[in-house]
Amino acid sequence: MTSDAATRPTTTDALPLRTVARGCPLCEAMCGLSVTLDADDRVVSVRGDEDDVYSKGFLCPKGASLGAVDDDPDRLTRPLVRRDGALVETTWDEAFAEVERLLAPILAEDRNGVAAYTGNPTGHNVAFTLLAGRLARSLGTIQNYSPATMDQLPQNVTAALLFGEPSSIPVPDLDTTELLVIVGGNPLVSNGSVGASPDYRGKLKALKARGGRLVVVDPARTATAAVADEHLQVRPGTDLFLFLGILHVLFAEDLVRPRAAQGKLSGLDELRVAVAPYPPAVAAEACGIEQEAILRLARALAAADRAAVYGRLGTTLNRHGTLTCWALQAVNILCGHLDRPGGLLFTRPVTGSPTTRKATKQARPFAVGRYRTRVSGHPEVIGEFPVAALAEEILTPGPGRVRGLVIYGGNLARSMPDSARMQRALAEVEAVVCVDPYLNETTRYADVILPPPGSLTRDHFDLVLYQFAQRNHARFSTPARPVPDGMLSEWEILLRLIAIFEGSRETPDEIDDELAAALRRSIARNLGAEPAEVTAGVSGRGPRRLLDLRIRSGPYGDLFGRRPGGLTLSRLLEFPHGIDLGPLEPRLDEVIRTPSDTVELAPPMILDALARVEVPRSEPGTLLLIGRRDLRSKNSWLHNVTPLAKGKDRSALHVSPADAQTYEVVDGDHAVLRSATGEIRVPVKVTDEVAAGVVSLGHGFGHDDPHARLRVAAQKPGVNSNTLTDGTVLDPLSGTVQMNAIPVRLTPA
Ligand SMILES: Nc1nc2c(c(=O)[nH]1)N[C@H]1C(S)=C(S)[C@@H](COP(=O)(O)OP(=O)(O)OC[C@H]3O[C@@H](n4cnc5c(=O)[nH]c(N)nc54)[C@H](O)[C@@H]3O)O[C@H]1N2
Ligand SMILES: Nc1nc2c(c(=O)[nH]1)N[C@H]1C(S)=C(S)[C@@H](COP(=O)(O)OP(=O)(O)OC[C@H]3O[C@@H](n4cnc5c(=O)[nH]c(N)nc54)[C@H](O)[C@@H]3O)O[C@H]1N2
Ligand code: SF4
Ligand SMILES: [Mo]
Repeated sequence: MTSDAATRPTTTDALPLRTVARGCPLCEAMCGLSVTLDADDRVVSVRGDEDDVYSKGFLCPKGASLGAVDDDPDRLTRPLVRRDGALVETTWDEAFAEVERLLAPILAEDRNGVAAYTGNPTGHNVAFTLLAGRLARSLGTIQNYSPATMDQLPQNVTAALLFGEPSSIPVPDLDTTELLVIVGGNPLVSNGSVGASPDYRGKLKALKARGGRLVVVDPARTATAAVADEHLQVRPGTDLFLFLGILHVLFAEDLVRPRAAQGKLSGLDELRVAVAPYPPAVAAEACGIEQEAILRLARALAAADRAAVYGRLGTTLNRHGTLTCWALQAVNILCGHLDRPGGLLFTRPVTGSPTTRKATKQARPFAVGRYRTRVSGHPEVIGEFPVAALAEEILTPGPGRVRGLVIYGGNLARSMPDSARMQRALAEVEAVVCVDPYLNETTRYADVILPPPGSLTRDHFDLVLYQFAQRNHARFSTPARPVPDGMLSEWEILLRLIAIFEGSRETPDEIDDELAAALRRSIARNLGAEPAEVTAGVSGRGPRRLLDLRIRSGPYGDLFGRRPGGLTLSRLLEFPHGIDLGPLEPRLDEVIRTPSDTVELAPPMILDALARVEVPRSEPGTLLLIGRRDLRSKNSWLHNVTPLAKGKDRSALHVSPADAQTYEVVDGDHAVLRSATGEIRVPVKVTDEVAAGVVSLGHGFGHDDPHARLRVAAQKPGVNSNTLTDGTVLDPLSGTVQMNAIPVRLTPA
């Protein structure tokens, strides 16, 4: 096969068509797509790529609409700058000159005067994932924000504490497990996350077909819960107590059998003492799941040969996020499901990870708070401040105030907690620079918008997401069509920003060369080679050169000739449908990077926090608000893409029949929902999908800003649930914001 095999010419009577293989950039499932284009580079169809080694033909409605996503007529094709209050089109040179004019003076005075927010789509973008480190260094600010603190940071902190590296999050082995416990995740809608998979539904069917069981712990009867053998309707925000109860049972009934982790654990005795106050009766009272169910689950997990407990947003977005993720993982470890096929396994990604490389320094205990936020003193956690702190860092006057903001692909005005306050901050901050294809609720506050072209114009490689794949594999996709005239690739936009932040006159090519040289030096150090030995030899420049260096020095790489037959980028290019590198395999010994060289089950940070835990109490007359995702959506975007915008209002409030009666609200009518932070008028859907006492709303909607240009989304704006999330309740160990279990009051409109 040659690289041209990616392009299969097909002809119809009318027009010559060509079909190319592409990785889908829209979610973590990383499906391979088959995109057919006509002679004018218009997308004719998108199908699942039957030949793809990983997804084998699967795709979802989002992937099928990738052409419409890229060709949305509301996408910006030229940069915009603010002139006399209005955003107007300009040239790229003028746009970059404006960025410099606005940010350089602030940076000259105080590097921390400019904050950066790196949004969700950047994680699916190879330009960004390769440049993130240099971008951050070039800005040189401590004011770094990302969705991590409204997403998975508690899982990273847990991984750092238990195993010594924040990225060491094991994934459930869906293909061979026999008991899968999904806690606070809805993969039939989300396609999974940090353990995603194409065709999750097919995986669950196969689980059942081999006699396996699915247990779902979720306050809502989600699509995933609906296919479960057992659905445990936990009270929102209290999963910690479920896991503490299970741990208690494991100790009390002598069921602790760590198997692969045996002899590699420390802190077992401290853990036993720490969970002693939580016998199942106490746990049941705290989490709303019956004692018998807790006992049954604990015993089933202990007895199962192949089982995995997998948790996602329902476990992280609450005031005990890190404790919950830690207790969940402790259950997996004590039951012997860590590092075993059918349990949870660590990947071996093609470009390597911190734990595929040999350790170069003595491990130090994981610590947070190397620096703190100016206003509330929130500690830095893995280089980030809580997103919930950004608005106050802008709005609070005084030395060190954030005066400039760079946003790479993020919609702060809809995704952030307390979005009304975030919008006030966006309006007030002196300079906002956005790299974003849309004029939306956030970028409408920008002084400069730098729009990248659609994903089909770029190289695609899931540098970050291969770390959490179901199988070790790799696929490199070359652009399906060229960058349109008058636009710049995201790679070039970012290199030009780096030059501005650094105050240098370097050209993008010069920065590119420096990046490659720096990467070569670090690889040479790690391999104990001479830098001259570490030559790419293949692809010239840009993302491909950096990726080639990483692949060749990675666990399957040719090590620059030292491992003949090993992988290189040019070899990978011969396989547009991907290369399968095998199932995930046990590798705990390699993964453990803690100072004690053990899995540290009872770190002081955890024990201290656990000693201070209180069972959340709810006030009479309040309901608990949780979030909900939609299959045709991706957080706050894709709502402007016609084929994905079909159907009813997806942001409606789900209310249980019992609560509808108590609070006198009617299906199809509107109601008013109030939290300590805000109030919104919402359409009501009465459904037994939520438990009594719980209501749910989709997030990312509320496309009602007249200054945005989202003509399709504006027709069905939906409501903005983050008007209600508060941003003052954080998981103290990670700074992650409570976005579920928000106390709200419901009244008829
Ligand atoms: N209430 C509530 N709020 C939540 C959540 C929740 O569950 N409940 N979930 C949270 C989670 S998990 C996340 S990850 C965040 C996500 O929040 P954000 O990181 O803000 O991401 P999005 O809302 O998806 O906004 C993505 C932005 O990127 C732009 N974009 C799209 N493609 C590209 C591209 O190729 N390049 C660039 N530069 N930009 C692009 C879009 O136009 C849009 O402006 O939301 C969080 N907010
Ligand atoms: N279609 C689609 N797919 C997506 C996204 C999208 O917006 N749309 N977003 C992507 C992103 S950025 C992410 S991070 C992932 C997230 O992936 P998931 O975590 O699978 O996504 P959610 O659907 O938010 O699932 C969270 C579940 O937690 C439940 N829950 C809420 N509170 C609690 C609680 O206290 N305890 C428990 N046990 N459960 C609770 C909710 O009812 C919900 O079912 O999805 C990704 N995939
Ligand atoms: S499941 Fe995810 S990766 Fe697959 S087609 Fe849908 S959006 Fe794309
Ligand atoms: Mo996310």
